[in-house]
Amino acid sequence: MQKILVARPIFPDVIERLKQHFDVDWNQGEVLSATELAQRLADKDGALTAGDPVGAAAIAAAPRLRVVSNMAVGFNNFDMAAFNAANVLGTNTPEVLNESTADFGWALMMAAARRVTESEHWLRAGKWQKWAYDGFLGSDIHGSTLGIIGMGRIGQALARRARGFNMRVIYHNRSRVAPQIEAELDAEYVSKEQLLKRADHVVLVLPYTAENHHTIGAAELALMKPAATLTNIARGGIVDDAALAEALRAKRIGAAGLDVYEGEPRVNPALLSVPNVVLTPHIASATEATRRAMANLAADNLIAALGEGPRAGNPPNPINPEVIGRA
Ligand code: 8YV
Repeated sequence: MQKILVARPIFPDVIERLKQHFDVDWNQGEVLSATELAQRLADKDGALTAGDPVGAAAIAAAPRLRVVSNMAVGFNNFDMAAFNAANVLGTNTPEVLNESTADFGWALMMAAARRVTESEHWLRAGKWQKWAYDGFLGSDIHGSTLGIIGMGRIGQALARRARGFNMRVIYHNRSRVAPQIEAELDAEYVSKEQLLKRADHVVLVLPYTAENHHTIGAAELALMKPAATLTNIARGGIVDDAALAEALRAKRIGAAGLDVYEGEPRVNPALLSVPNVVLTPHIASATEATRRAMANLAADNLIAALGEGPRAGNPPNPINPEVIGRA
């Protein structure tokens, strides 16, 4: 039987599925360090990860390794050059999380704009004595301009929801989406600078790459409207968290909603100390149904990539399909 590592605790019934095909080494404990991961991969044919960094050293230590299946759509935790050089296939879990993640983008954006968590903390602290005309004034969602940076599948799901709020949608992306999609979403393509200047609510849904490290920093935040909100459901590292904390503290922008952070699960203490930010622990895809779908899709990819099951040799979501059959 081929051997696999499951690097994280996941749904036990998905582990049972994997055990029908493989000898499974399941890490149910703490997150593995880079050294531990490399050690556990040394005798494995495949692995299932969830955001765990897999780089050249881990791959070099694992001569049998043919596939690493990430339970996530983002795969910035994979060093794809190292994967390609060693003919290791990477797979991810796109599509199944689009709608839940878009729902959550709205939840964060609306909570930030309408000061939901800030006012709740105040209420819980026993500070509510009387109604005040100016208590927790926020900014409107309806009728405002939504700026989406990253118009992929999740960005499009976000944009579709804007119609019900009678919003104008502008977007920026590496490349313009097809004209019929633009027309269907009623979304206008603009430069990043224009988007930051015009949007009342900016939402980030782009993949993290070396090119877009700190794509939102002090200079970009300075372009935004004073009452605008910034929501990040993409990846830490896209935003300069220190610059954002300072812009929030100085009220250069209205509020922010963050689900992802540079260096998470550590959160920049400067962010923890400003009130006008809603902070959640990377849960945009976290519904029971979606996380189950992601785990099962990650298992489907692993099973197929290792030549098992009904799709043997034809995994549904290869990131680097060119290596299939080369190992
Ligand atoms: C994952 C995510 O839960 O899919 C992604 O890219 O960010 C989340 O849905 C997280 O990355 C753990 O793998």
